[in-house]
Amino acid sequence: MEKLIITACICGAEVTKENNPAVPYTVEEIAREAKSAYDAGAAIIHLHVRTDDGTPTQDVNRFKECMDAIKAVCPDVIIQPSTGGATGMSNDERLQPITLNPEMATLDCGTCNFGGDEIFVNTENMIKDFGEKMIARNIKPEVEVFDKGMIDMAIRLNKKGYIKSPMHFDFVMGVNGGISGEPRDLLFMVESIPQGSTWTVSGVGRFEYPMVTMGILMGGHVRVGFEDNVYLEKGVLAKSNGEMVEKVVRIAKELGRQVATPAEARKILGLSE
Ligand code: KMH
Ligand code: ZN
Repeated sequence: MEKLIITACICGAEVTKENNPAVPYTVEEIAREAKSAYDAGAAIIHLHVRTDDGTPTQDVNRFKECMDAIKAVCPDVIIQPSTGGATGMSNDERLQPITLNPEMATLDCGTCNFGGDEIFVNTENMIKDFGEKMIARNIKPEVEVFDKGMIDMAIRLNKKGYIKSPMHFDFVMGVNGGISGEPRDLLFMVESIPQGSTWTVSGVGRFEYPMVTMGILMGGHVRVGFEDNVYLEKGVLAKSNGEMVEKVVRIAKELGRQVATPAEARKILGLSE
C-alpha cells in the first residue's frame, strides 16, 4: 500500500486556548506546534493563522510571518494554507494566502451549516473563482468536502476545467452541519470520488481516531490536529499536535502502514519536488 501522508491541522479558526491551552495563536506558538507535528511524522501542515489575541485572520503578512517561521524549523514540510478561513470572512479576505504561491491550499466545495447560527459559504461561483486562481498560480487544491454533494460539485467543476485532475480530496467528517463520521459514511465518500484521485480523511471530535484508523486501513491519508479535536483520548487533552501525530504513527505501525516523508508526499500528490 502507498505510504501514509499525515496532515496536521495545527490550530484551525474555531478552537481556542479555553478548549486546550496548547492551541497556538502567536507566530512562535504556531512554529512550535508545526515543529512538534513535523518531528512526529507530519508531511503537511494545514495552516490557519491568528492574531496574538487568538482572532482568526487571513492577513497575508501574518501568513507570511507564520510560513517563514514554520520553514525555519521544518524546512521541507508542505505548507497548505486555508482559503476557508473562518465563517463570515469575505472572498478577497480568504484568498490572501494564495498570493504567497504555496504548493497547496484548501478549496472548499460547498456551503454548509457550521454549528449554531454559523454558515460556511462556498457558492458555485466562488469555487470556480478560487479554483481558477489556484490553477493560475500552479497551487494544488486540497478539495475540502463536508458532505457528499460537495464531491459531486467538485466532479462537475473538474469536468469544466476549474479543478485539475487528479484531484486530492479531504473528507471532513463530523462537522455539525455536514456528513457524520461513521464507517459507512467514509465508505460512501471514498466510493464517490473519481478513479485516480487521492484522499485524506479528517474526523472531527470523537470521530478523529476512528476515521484515522479507517483511512489507514483503506489506503487513504489522514489529518489530525487541534482544528479537528483537542483530545488525545476521551477526557485527556493533547499536550501538542505532535502528540496526536505520534498516536497516528503508532496506529499506522500496528496496521503495517509506513509513513510518508514530505518528499514522498510530494510524489504521491504530484507536486513538483
Ligand atoms: N474554519 C472553517 C469555517 C478550510 O480550512 O479550508 C473552514 C475551514 C476550511 O477550516
Ligand atoms: Zn481548515
